[in-house]
Amino acid sequence: MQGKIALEEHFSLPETQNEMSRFSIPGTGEDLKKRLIDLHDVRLKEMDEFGIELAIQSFNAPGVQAVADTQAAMELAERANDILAEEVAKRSDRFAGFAALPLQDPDAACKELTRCIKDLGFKGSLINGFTTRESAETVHYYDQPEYRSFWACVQDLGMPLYLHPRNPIASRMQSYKGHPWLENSPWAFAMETALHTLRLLGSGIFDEYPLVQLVIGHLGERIPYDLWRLDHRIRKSPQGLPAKKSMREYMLSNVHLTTSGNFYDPTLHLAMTEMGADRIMFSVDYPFETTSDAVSWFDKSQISEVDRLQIGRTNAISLFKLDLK
Ligand code: GRE
Ligand code: ZN
Repeated sequence: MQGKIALEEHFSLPETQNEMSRFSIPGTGEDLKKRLIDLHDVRLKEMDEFGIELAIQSFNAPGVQAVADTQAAMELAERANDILAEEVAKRSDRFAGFAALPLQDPDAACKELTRCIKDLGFKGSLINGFTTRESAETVHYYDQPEYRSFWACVQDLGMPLYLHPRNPIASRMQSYKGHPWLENSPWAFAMETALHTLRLLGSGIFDEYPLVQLVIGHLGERIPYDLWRLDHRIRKSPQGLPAKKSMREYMLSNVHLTTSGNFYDPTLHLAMTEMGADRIMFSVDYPFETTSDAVSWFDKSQISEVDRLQIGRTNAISLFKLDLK
């Protein structure tokens, strides 16, 4: 399929590559680093080769969310966003940007989001999970009361927020001890991101700010598979749940999924059954995944051509208000 739009595509700055090295597959570290820095060479060539017209770029994980010092986080976000805006401007027909935000300070995050959307033309933000604040061993989820004003800001600006994975902090990794293959992308990323998403849905944020649209990757971080059971068990024992609606209702009014890093028909079919084709969008997760794996699967996946066009392109055009047909 030509004209695809991809949404979970990452870049980094040389200064944030050291923390990235632990994610690289042995022997491919240098190649991954090169791919993370590059926009206009290999990345663009692969987009041409595999029919991706537009890729919305975001700053690598854990990025700004892992910077404990608020001032340093603000400076890093601003720098990453300025550089991305400059690079996007060179090929605005092929690239767009998501803002990196210093959620260490909710007001600063709102200010930076406003600047990114109004001055830099970004299409929303991509946040790498919970934020560390003051010390590396802290965890701040955005259902906490101090983030209500930030959600008001997201709603006012009217652009989606992509909630991207990061690993749990070291002190919460005991359950993974001795099983490093479950850390990061094989399992821990999805557990962390699903938990954060469900915290947001359950906290009533979407009752207060019903227009906020959240995007999660990897075909829903396992949530669609367990959606029935979630609501079934919560109904039996709500435990003071503040949210007014069921998890399913929020998933169908406030959440969208992408295909990033999850290239498998049965999972896509389940996601389509639970969410509808109008809430799913194509993505690669470049450069942690190959464009070739993502596209050779998606272009031949067992779905109708109407669904393929929606998932591959038109859903993203409407959600991100892109100037494309
Ligand atoms: C990511 O998307 O950020 C990512 C990593 C490391 C491994 C896989 C992956 O940071 O998708
Ligand atoms: Zn990613």
